[in-house]
Amino acid sequence: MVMVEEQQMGLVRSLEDERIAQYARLTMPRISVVGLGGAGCNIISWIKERGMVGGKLLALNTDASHLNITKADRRILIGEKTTGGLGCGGYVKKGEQALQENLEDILKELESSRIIFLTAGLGGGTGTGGILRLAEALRGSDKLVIGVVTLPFEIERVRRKTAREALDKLTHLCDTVVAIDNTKLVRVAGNLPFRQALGVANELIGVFVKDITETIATASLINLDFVDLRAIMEKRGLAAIGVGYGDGEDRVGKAVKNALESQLLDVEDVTKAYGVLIHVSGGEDMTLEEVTKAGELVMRYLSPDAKIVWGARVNPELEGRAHVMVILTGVDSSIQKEGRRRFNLLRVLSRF
Ligand SMILES: Nc1nc2c(ncn2[C@@H]2O[C@H](COP(=O)(O)OP(=O)(O)OP(=O)(O)O)[C@@H](O)[C@H]2O)c(=O)[nH]1
Ligand SMILES: [Mg+2]
Repeated sequence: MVMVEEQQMGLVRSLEDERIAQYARLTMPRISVVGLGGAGCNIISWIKERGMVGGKLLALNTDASHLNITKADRRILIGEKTTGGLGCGGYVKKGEQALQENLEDILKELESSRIIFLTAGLGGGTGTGGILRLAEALRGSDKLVIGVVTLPFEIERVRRKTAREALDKLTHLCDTVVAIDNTKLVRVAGNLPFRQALGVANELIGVFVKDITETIATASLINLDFVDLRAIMEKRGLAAIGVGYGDGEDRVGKAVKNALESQLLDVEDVTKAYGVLIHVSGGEDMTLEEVTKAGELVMRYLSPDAKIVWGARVNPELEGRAHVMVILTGVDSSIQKEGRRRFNLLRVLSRF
């Protein structure tokens, strides 16, 4: 008699467990990462090679030979009619058209996603045109759309202008655009040759997207959820990111300091930031106390009203070290004024 009761109880419990698991699966925000153009696809390959739990990787390019060597969960050759598989040669309009050709298929692929990262190197044709058109098509949906883009080095003159104009539009189309100015990469990478510096940018974006996705999708030291992310990223315009490592004694303190000092976009006034996302990862020996300290340190730099959101993950590869990412949302940057300043100077000069 007792045995039957126990069996029944066991059955009820396992049914309940199954129901919880099912519910967790249903409410788990689906995450997609879309890479557009050469740089975007290189970032997707970087993530795919390392593996990412909890998100889908989609690579889009007009350049067939580059797409052929890209690693992703799904690859789509866009704009066959517009470019014949040969790339856009820096023409943004062509990039927009190319994306439009395959828009239906892409939107279908993203249908069930609640968080979408769009990543590209601004300044070329495919990535720039494509990200603008796709962000526009996703606008107004209930999805959280986060752009993660790089801005060309200052030596890439024309490309920088194209990129600046695109960034301006993109901040109105995405919820948040995390922008990384390649010119600032020397802060984290030192003086590297051009190609290698781009590789550093790929890694930086790759780590950012992978860490956020995995902290949301899997059990973590401090979980980050969709609601947290939305609270600081929904309709927030421009965001800056800083990353830092630390080791030895006070590794978290050192990593926070490095992250704050290596913001990869010129932010006009950090105390005006709307919100901050702090993500800490460290070896298995990392304690909650260290993580809390990271938050306190960051808050000292910001306005007391700034919204703060957390995430922390253990990464066995970081034994004895800590890695901190600080993302400031709702910021203004001097990059937005760069073009206007030049224009004003030209106007002044033309009077003489
Ligand atoms: N982070 C990163 N940036 C890159 C990489 N390659 C190029 N870039 C930057 O991204 C900008 C755009 O280059 P691509 O991504 O190659 O251009 P695209 O979008 O493929 O455009 P088209 O080739 O004109 O169709 C360049 O001006 C560089 O600043 C890369 O591998 N990683
Ligand atoms: Mg290309």
